[in-house]
Amino acid sequence: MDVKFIELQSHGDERGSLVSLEENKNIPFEIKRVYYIFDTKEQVRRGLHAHKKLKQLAIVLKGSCRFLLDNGSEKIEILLDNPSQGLYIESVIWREMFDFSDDCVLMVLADSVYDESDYIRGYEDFIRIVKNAS
Ligand code: T46
Repeated sequence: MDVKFIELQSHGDERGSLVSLEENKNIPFEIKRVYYIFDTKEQVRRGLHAHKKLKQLAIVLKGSCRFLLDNGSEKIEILLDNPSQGLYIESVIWREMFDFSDDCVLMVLADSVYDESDYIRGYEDFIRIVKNAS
């Protein structure tokens, strides 16, 4: 599965903690876009798509949520609850986000600007694209 945790060094002292994000250093791509998801409602499931090319790094700044990640042959579930950890998600991975805590703030760094034509919105289309690539 083309996903991995990236440990983000936290500079902590008696005042608190600080994490710095730098493109092509601790973030493995040029950062073209940042967005964040917050104020999520109970029982919601977001995502439910894959991307043709987009690579992203997801960091929970506050609270927690879970990701279901699926590469067409394997599914894994990951809990994100640590702002010093980034979840790197390559392209052509189906993702669903759920179990958001009330206070969850999920920030995502992306290697490209928003482009609806990069989304694979249907699961069957996703499976077809994975099979054609292999
Ligand atoms: C992803 C997961 C982790 C924009 O206008 N610009 C943006 O950059 C984004 C990401 C979204 N939007 C608009 C499009 C929709 O009208 O915001 C609305 C909600 O987006 P969406 O339903 O795609 O959100 P999620 O939470 O299902 O998925 C998002 C990202 O879209 C996606 O790339 O991997 O978070």
